[in-house]
Amino acid sequence: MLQLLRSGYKRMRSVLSKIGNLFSGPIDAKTLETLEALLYEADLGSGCVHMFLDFVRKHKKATQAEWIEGLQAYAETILTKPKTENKTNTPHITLIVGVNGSGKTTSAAKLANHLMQEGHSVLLAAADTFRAAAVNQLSLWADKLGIPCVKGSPGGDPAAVAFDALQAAKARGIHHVIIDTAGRLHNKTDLMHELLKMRTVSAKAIPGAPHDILLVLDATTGQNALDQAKAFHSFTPLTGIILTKLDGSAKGGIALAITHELGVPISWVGVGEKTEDFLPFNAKEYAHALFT
Ligand SMILES: Nc1nc2c(ncn2[C@@H]2O[C@H](COP(=O)(O)OP(=O)(O)OP(=O)(O)O)[C@@H](O)[C@H]2O)c(=O)[nH]1
Ligand SMILES: [Mg+2]
Repeated sequence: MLQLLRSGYKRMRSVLSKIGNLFSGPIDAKTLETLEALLYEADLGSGCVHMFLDFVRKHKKATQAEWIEGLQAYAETILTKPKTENKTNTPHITLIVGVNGSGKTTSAAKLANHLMQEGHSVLLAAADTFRAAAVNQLSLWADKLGIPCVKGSPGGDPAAVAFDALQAAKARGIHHVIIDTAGRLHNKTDLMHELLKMRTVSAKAIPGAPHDILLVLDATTGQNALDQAKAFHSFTPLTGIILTKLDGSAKGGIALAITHELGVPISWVGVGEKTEDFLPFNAKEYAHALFT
């Protein structure tokens, strides 16, 4: 995984590799200033940047290598959040939410693929009824993976699609249902209410559903991703985050900002467009990739 992550972190590494050099000499005000700028540049956000600066001020490590190790360990503790995902229900229902273009549909397919590799049966639900193309996109993924896809008619009620998908999964004894939804801006209240309806209707089909609500965030959008996470989480509590496009120009520090500010765990990371470019989040490996 580390290799895959590292290959996806080219830009991020170039930002944070400069941090190592900072600790080759004494840590003075100038060093702290440069460190602060680099941490901001890496998308850590003000809360986390200040924590890291305090950490550096408080610790007097001897060597450069010890500093790097210390920062990696510190990042790991921030990134380690108890998993709220609950995998014991059958069928297990996962609702995929997020703003437009963040990578929801691709991530739904990647997650389906991952679960299939683990030996589970999976059904996809195309609850993005805004565009016919969106239904086709998910349906193509389902064909490629050889799994069923429950579709609604374009313009139809996404909650009805979710309901049908859950009934189908129950009837067919399928382990996992992944519901792909339309992109919605976090500040558009009516669209956010539509999510609540999907939740309520799902619970009517299967008590306790959806068991997971995963927010898909494009890591290249930096601090805006944090605002999205806050808004979605306040509307409907999230069980996890899928952080996508870490293979692009993302600098990765946004994962620290999100886990620190919201306490919601990062569950998965997307590092490319193919189904296998999807990894379970590992705090230790991520922290190492960040500060290498
Ligand atoms: N490089 C890279 N591209 C990704 C990743 N995840 C998704 N993409 C690409 O991002 C684009 C948008 O992905 P979609 O899955 O269609 O995004 P979406 O959130 O479903 O979009 P809407 O349904 O329009 O809101 C596609 O070109 C994907 O291939 C990733 O981890 N890395
Ligand atoms: Mg989509």
